[in-house]
Amino acid sequence: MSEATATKTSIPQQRRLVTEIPGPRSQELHARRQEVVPPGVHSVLPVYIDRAHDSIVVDVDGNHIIDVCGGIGVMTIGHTDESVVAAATEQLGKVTHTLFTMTPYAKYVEVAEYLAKYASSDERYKTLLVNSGSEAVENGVKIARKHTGRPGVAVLENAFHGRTMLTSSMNHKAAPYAAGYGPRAGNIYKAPNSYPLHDGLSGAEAAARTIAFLEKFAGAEDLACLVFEPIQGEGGFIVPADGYLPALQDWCRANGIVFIADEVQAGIARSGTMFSFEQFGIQPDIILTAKGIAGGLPLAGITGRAEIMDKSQPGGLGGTFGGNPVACAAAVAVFESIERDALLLEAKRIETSFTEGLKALQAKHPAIAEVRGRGAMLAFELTKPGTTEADADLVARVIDFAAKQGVLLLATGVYNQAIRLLPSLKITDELIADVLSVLDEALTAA
Ligand code: PLZ
Repeated sequence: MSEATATKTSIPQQRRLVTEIPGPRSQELHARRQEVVPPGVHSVLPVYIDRAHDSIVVDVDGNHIIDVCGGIGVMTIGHTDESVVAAATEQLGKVTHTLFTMTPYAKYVEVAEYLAKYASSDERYKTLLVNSGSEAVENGVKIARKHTGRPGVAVLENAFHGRTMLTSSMNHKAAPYAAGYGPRAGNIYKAPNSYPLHDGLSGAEAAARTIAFLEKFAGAEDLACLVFEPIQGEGGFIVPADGYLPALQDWCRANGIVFIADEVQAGIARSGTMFSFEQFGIQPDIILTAKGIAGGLPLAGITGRAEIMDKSQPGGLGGTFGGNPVACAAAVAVFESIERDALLLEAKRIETSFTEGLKALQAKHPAIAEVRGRGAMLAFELTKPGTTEADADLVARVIDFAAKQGVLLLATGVYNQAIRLLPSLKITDELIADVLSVLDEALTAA
């Protein structure tokens, strides 16, 4: 048995606390960190992690914590998945860097082939690989501008697209992402979205509102692209009303606007289909991926229709580390695992168990206004009972209570109005039941 395997199989998939949370060793590390890491790099839960496997992270004090966050939707096939560790380890011993735009290698091509296969069965898509979701969004915009010769970028309310100078200007929230870091990028137009719980609009009505806003305020002929998350992630796991995205797609097509799906959080099997857009009857021109694509290694993709991607001149796209061989080897292992282990079905299993459990909690706790999401991307929104007013304090108290019990959760939404669940697609039914029982206790206590 290799050492890596020994470490992993020694982590049982069970919650077990041996100290308070955070424990003394975490507190000690946190004090050291504060001397050398600026507060702008905030940690939601200052519990320092030593090792992890599938859905359990073990902190430096020996606490076994259920990870229902996965580093914000990255550990889609679980922590230290054997096949990912093996593929990355093998690649580490072969070659770790050449720069694909200097001398290429096969794993990059293999990742692009997987993405092309999943993007469309009948149209040709090509892929550029980069390092992060933000970089994917940046390149998506760049490619759309090159293709159209237009400057404008349309985004939706509640969006999150990243932390670089361009992408932080595309987010809904000024603070903490853009405020004080200006000037912000220009030519970005934020339009109303579809948020069924709050706007009560049908998909057609919400789309008409989005389109009217963009036509008046941005001008369709000035828009290079519309960048949207099919299911909004940081914005609150908002699933748009039926027909909303198809209507936006029709409008984009009619006006020569590149339709760009940001699948950074919802993509790569998380929602129960390889890309979440598949569930809305649309076919984006460009698909952006990151997070779960390489099992925790930094990798992101811009996958677009060949005629759009081919517009850039040789040398126009790239970057030193984009499509690193180790990250690509890990990504190939992720795609193989999704297929071999039928993980799309697992996402459906998780959706069913968590949704049933959360709906039962909703019947008991009136603060739960809505349970929503797809696959292993689920959330429940907490409001002051009988109203649609966000209850961010309650959200914070529930998350804090759960953390102290060894369940790692995260808020979502522009007003931190919801709690999101981003479990591994391999999370066991026993752990799901345990998470639900802690949530029940947390809602009662809070
Ligand atoms: N697009 C839809 O969800 C990243 C943000 C974490 P990067 N979401 C998590 C944080 O606080 O910075 C995200 C996303 C969508 C783009 C991004 C950006 O991806 O890999 O973080 O750059």
